[in-house]
Order: sequence, then C-alpha cells, then structure tokens
Amino acid sequence: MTPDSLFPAALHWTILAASLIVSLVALACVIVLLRRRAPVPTFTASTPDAAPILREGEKNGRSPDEAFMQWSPDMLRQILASELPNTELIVVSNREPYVHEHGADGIELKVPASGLVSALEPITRTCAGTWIAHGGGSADRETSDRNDHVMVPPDAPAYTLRRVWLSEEEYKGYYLGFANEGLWPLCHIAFTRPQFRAADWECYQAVNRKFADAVVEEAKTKRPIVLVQDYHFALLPRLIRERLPDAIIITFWHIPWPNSEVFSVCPWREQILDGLLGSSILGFHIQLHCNNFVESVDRFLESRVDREGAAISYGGRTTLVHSYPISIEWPEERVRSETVAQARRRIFKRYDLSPDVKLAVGVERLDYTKGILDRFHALDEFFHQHSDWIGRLVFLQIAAPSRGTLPAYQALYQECLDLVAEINERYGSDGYQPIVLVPEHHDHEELADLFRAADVCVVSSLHDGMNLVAKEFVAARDDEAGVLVLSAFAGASRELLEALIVNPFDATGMGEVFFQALTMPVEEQTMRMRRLREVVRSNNVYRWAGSMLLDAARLRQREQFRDLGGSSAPWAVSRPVEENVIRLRA
Ligand code: GDG
Repeated sequence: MTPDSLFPAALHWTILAASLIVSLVALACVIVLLRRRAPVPTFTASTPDAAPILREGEKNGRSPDEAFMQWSPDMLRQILASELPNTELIVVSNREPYVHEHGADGIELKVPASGLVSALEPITRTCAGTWIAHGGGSADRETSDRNDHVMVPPDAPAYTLRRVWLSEEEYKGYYLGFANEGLWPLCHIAFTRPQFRAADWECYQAVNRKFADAVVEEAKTKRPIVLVQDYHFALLPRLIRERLPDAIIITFWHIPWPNSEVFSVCPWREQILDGLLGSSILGFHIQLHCNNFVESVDRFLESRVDREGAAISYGGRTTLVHSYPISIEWPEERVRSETVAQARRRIFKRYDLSPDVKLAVGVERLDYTKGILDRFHALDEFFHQHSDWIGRLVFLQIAAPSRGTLPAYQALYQECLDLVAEINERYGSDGYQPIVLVPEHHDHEELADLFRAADVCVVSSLHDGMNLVAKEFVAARDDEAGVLVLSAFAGASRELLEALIVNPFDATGMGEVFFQALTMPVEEQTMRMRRLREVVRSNNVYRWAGSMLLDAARLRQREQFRDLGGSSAPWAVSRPVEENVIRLRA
C-alpha cells in the first residue's frame, strides 16, 4: 500500500480544494497590483482587406482587461510557486542560448540571432530551469564540465545549460537536412521546394532519441514540466511521454503550420503528427496554425477532435492545441537613459549617412522567408515612382548570416548582392547608396540603436510564425515615433494592427506604403506607435510563458481530481484559470 492510499479520498478533496483557493487568492493579490491603462484611439490598418479588425487575442475571447495585465518575471515566479509548487522546468531546443567560440582574442561568448532564444532566455532565467541544447560552438566542449553542463548567463549564473553533442553526420542529416531543407520550407510555403531524404529522416529520428535521453538524464523528478521547442523536435514529445508518462510536456511550434494539403507531401506525416501528440499542450502563435494542425490530424490519424474544446484525443490521451502569441521582454531603463537623437547620431556616424536623409531599416537572419529581396524590389518601385526621393532615403539592411552551407541560402545571399548592386547602380551617385547591406551578426545593443535611429522599420516576411523584430522595433521607440511596415503574412500582423500592413508579393503596393510611411505626419506616427507600444508591453514574453504554465497547472489539477474519481473532461481546462484571475480582480 502506498502512503497516498492511506488518506481517505475526502481528505484529498479537501486539501485540493483548499490549495486551489489559496493559489487563486495568491494570484489575485499579484494581479491587484497591476496597472490599468487608459485606452488610446485605434487607427485602421493601411490595407484593411489584408488586416484583421480585432486583435487575435481579442478574437480568442480574451477580455480587454486581460490585455492590460502587466506580466512580469515576478508574476511568473509567483505562478510557478503557487500553481506548480516544486515543479522542475526543462527547456529543450536545438539552438543554445549562449555559444562559446574560439576567436582572435581567445574564447568569445555569442548570443545567437534567433527569435526562439530571444523569447525563451528571460523565461528560463526567471524559472531557474535546465536548458538542453545542441552544443554547436567551437569552444563549447572546453567550457562545459564533465556532465556537459555550464551555468549561464556567465556573468550572473541563473540556470544550467546542458549541451548535447552531435556528430557531423547527425548535424547534417537532422538539422541542415530534415529540419531546414524539409520542414522549414514545408511549413513556410515560401515557394522553396522541401527536400525529403530518407537518410536525413534517419538522423532526425536518431537525434530526437538522443535528446529524449538527455531529458530523462536531466529530470530529477518523475513529473517535470518539459518545454519542447520547435520543428527540430517533432518526435521528442512522444519519446519523452513513453519514458516519463506523468510529465507535462508543452511543445511550442515557432513556425507556421501549413494547411493539410501542403502538409500531406511530407512522407513521414503520420509519424510527425504522432510524435507531436505526445504533448500535453501544443502551442502555435496564431489560431490559423492551430486550425491547420487540427485539420492535418483529422485527415491523417484515427483520432477524436474536439474543435470547441481545442483538444485532440488520440491513443488514450488528450493534447490541447492552443495559440500563445510569443513576444519580447519589455526593455529596461537602459534604453530610456539615452535619447533617440543620441542613438541616431551614433548610427548615422557609423554608417556615414548624411544627416538629412530618412533612414529605413530591416533586421533579420538572411533567410528566404523574410522577404528581403521583395522589399528591395519594392524600393526599386518606390524610387521609380517617387524620383524626388532619390538621395533622400537610405535603406539599411542588417542580414545576420544563417544556415550558410545550404544551397538555397547561398543563392539568396548572391541574389541579394546582385540586386543591391543593381539598385545602387540605378539610383546611387557619388557618396550616396540607396541600399546599405550589412551581412553580419550584430549584438543586441547595436540592434536597439538601429531601431531607435530609424524613421521606418520594414518587416516584409513572405510567411512568419510571429516575427519578433516588429515587436522589438516598437519596444525600442519610447519617443513614440517611427513607422512600422509589416507583412500581412507574419503572425505579428494579427496583433500589431496600427502598423502599415503590406502584401510583400506586391512590389508596387509595398512601394506606395513606403511613401505613406515616409510622409506620415508626426501626430499620426505618435498615435499609432502609442497604441502599438501598449499592445507589446501588455502582451510581453512573460504573458506567453505564463499562459502556458497556467494551462499546465490547470491540467495537473484536473489530473489530480480525475485520479480521485472526479469527472474527466481534461480538455476543458485552458482559459478558465486566466478568466478566474480576471474575475477575482474585478
Ligand atoms: C522564429 C520564427 C518567431 C536578428 N539579427 C540579429 C539578431 N536578430 C534577432 C532579432 C530577433 C531574432 O533574432 C529574430 O526573431 P524573429 O522572430 O524575427 O525570427 P526567427 O529567428 O525566424 O524566429 C519567428 C520566432 O521564432 C519566435 O517564436 O517569431 O516567426 O521564424 O530577436 O533581434 N540578434 C543578434 N544579432 C543579429 O545580428 N544578437
């Protein structure tokens, strides 16, 4: 007989009910401290047919009150302590948050250019968890201990990074091959044909098994919360579930999910769906991607889909499929201690720009989904239509090198160089280059400076799960100026309705929106930017993580009730926790 069974069920119920009340009261106390902000007038987006009228969260039934809650690291800690006490948190991603590389001056520390890392790093720091990732840096081995651990961030250690070593063959097949030549183009529908090779699939399976081993080795309890990140690990949730059946596995898919017709071309579609359904919760940025996933499961697996409850029952277990729009950490005072004018002067000096030009910027990994060539074509149209702007606008494109050994990425780089040379030849003159392409990695400080120096920021992705650059630009503008031009095909366009929304496939149309952005009166810029900042500040990355953890807590509570013989409707769990919090606050 286990000690548990010595307790009468009634006592269990009483304890559970009491702990639920205590937790909710604790949360309510946190939220009572949160600020309520005055609403600001809303502009309609520039191309109304491409833009939603309500923000995605509002459509999902989140109340306006919830949108104004101020999510913070403290609140996240509070949720963990009160809702998920003594729970260990394990994050798994391919990319590590800190990379050690041999450089000219010894070992250098790098933070990779990755939306996933930007979002998850502050969360893992806050939760003091364990982060498992591929150790890909040339100095990673010598900076790790004999358990392959290193404490990070190096200057203020807050959590453990566990590095997993991959052979050259594994890296090529799993990462470059199946993940980036197969799943990445498959999910982005960016007209780059996905490549599916049986040998890559073998590696992908083997590496997923290797990471499952690492999770089991690192888990100190039988019921951790494991946060599985992204398309590199579609099989991992099932592999963890088989060995840690009581774990709460939250998988977040950072890129779009295509419709079932597109998904059907993947030769291993059933295995991928089966792997993901090992998750307790599967998250996407926007509802459309959830719908596409559910449709794919409905079509290819024997399962029961509960569309209203956003849940899939398969193989005796249930997976919740929900949207959690990712975001950024709202910047600290550092940004505010300096004026925008100072940042602008520094950037203009660094790039040798004439003080009277307007500056537009683009910042991303050099990736064919980001629509870099498309914005250059739009610039070409713009200069063609508005020749009085020749000499008065500079477009500064930061393109961090990415996946540079793959042919599609090499071809893109060459096309960018050729197109920039062509446009600069056409519109440039002595001392004036309309496009400045900087194909280099930059640090976060430099990027913040750039965002603050710019008159316009262009995000013209052909397809993007969310896009954090759009939110980073908005967050950097405490002067409430600057214009965001944003693709209708980036998940961020569902939230950032006051941006100028564009269709990146329409070069002429996008060129006209550039004109609109460059001639927008300051008052209108301020009205739009103020509203955008409200949205990003309220829907920050702590809310993203907090919503998932609250859903996980609710799941765990439901499981406990069910084990005690309560009614079992495991999927009807998600929103009520947040809604209860709101109700308590009211
Ligand atoms: C995936 C999804 C989703 C850029 N250049 C440098 C640099 N960056 C940083 C940016 C930003 C991040 O990288 C890029 O984030 P995105 O969201 O724009 O794009 P992906 O990397 O494709 O991210 C995307 C995201 O996951 C999160 O879920 O939004 O849809 O595709 O933070 O500032 N960072 C540094 N140097 C650079 O040169 N340090």
